[in-house]
Amino acid sequence: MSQKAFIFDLDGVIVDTAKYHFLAWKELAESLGFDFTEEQNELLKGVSRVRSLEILLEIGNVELSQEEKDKYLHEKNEQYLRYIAKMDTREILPGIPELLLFLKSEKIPFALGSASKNARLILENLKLLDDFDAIVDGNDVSTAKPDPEVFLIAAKKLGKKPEDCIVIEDAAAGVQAANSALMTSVAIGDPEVLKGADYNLKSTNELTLDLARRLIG
Ligand code: B16
Ligand code: MG
Repeated sequence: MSQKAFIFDLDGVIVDTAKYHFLAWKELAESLGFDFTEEQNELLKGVSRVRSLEILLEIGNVELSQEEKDKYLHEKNEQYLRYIAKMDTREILPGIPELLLFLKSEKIPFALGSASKNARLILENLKLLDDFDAIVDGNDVSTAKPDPEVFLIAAKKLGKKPEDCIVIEDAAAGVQAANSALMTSVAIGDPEVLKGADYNLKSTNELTLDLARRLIG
């Protein structure tokens, strides 16, 4: 049996929640009097909620008290939760259901390694919560990506060595985290943004079973 295991990022890999994060941050930026573009949103991908607000405020050149920051973090999350409440299995990204089924049939364990504190709720909406052998999310870590902590905890929970783990990520911070953990990194998205990954794919459509077989070895 293969020694390998997979660790999936959530937002942008299992499901395109990145668009909902973007909409909620954009609404907040506009309420604070500045614009926020999709290009700038790349900086927020894979980054914790608190750090995301800091980056957003740097972009808008806005300074806030801690009390105001807490209020906006809460409001942003409430808005994001309204978006994801409407989400269902149709929003699982292409190629993912087939890949998860394949891994199950091959008895290759897989975990979630996400920065999101809403990860369990999202997996529940997608009816995927029980499929994962381990779930590590924003509630379980003390240091956010690009720190490798989230993936190292996932490997430990799966009982696998880091070098036997294959991480699927859509964010520069996540690819960096996987590389620092000495895992194999598979990046989904713009190769210019996701430099340094072991494999670069344009979309989850390219996560074929052929590729999975090659990664498992
Ligand atoms: P939440 P991932 C990350 O999830 C997102 O990419 C990032 O944009 C977001 O700020 C972060 O989760 C925190 O999410 O506000 O739901 O706790 O890509 O690591 O699955
Ligand atoms: Mg992501």
